[in-house]
Amino acid sequence: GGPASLSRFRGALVGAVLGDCVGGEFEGAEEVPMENVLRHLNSLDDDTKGDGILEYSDDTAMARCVVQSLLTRAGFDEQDMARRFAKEYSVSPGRGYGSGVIQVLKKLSSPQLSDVFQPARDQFNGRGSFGNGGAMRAAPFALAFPDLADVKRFARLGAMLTHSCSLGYNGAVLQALAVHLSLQGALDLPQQFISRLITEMEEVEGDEATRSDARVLKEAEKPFCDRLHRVKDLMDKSKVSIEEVISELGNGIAALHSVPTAIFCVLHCLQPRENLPENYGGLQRTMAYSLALGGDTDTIACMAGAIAGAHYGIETIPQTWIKCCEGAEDADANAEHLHTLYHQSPQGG
Ligand code: R7I
Ligand code: MG
Ligand code: MG
Repeated sequence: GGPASLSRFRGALVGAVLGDCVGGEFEGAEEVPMENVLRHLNSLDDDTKGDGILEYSDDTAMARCVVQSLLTRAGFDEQDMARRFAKEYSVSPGRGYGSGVIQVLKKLSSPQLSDVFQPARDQFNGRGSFGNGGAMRAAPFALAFPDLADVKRFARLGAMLTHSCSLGYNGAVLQALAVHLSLQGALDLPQQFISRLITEMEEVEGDEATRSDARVLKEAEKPFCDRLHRVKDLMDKSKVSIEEVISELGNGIAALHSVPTAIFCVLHCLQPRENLPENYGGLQRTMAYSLALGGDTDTIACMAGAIAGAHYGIETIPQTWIKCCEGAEDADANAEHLHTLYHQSPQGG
């Protein structure tokens, strides 16, 4: 489809759910042979499966809250979004939430709370979390706001409800930017896509909060820009091993060690690759490759799935996969509502 087509919206939201559901199988695994990944993915085509047997985790649970809040409020409302996160956690606490964020979600359910951003600020001795929990649920912001400045601003605020460290919320901004650009067809020119992300993040990471967090955590002055340059270097190499990707970019639970990785997965899988089945489309390749990295597989596949889905569109996602994943059909329906909201916005037409 063309820029911001319905097919791209559906691909993005469904791709994210699929990544979470199929990635759950390998979350935390240190080494995942491609053979095991392909066996897992092939099993989704088995007729006896289906009906959402692969459950979604916190990644999708929180993304659904973001979507419902943006749709109900026709924009960003921090009180409403915070309430939904807290409610969702109290109803289904067993979705695999990070061990720190649980404290925030419990505090957010208190009726006495006046500043919904305060519980997140209290995390980790007042520095806030740098986990990828803000980034894993950032894609819907790109589907609600056509204007780039809005995408950046609201993805950041939405993440800050649980992640107040710049290394946490800037990861959410980067993920939302990647989905935004992909939705516009920017992945047709991969070199320009990565350059554009670097340019945007130069500005995002140019503030004092980023400088001070980076100093304290002994990271590069602009941590995400530094990683995006590594992505660019890996893109330019003719052969890249899994070990190299993990050592350069990471596969962990920090936003810094997973958002650039997810972006690399999408870029690397734009073309057919040896070790990946020839009959696989681009989104399928991206899923398989993300899982083979091991580590935080549900979250990396979820983020890569959103970016890839926005590029390839819904038609490239196998129906059998959708049938196996809890929440995938809901995501498909919600994508249509977000598409309507996006095109209703002043700049959306
Ligand atoms: O970021 P968060 O919501 O976790 C998301 C991840 C995804 O992989 C999900 O699929 C799920 O499995 O969890 O949750 P947080 O608790 O905020 O952060 C995750 C973890 O990162 C924490 O439990 C810590 O281990 C680590 N972490 C930190 N450690 C030390 N200092 C995050 N921030 C810090 C920090 O500042
Ligand atoms: Mg999860
Ligand atoms: Mg995870």
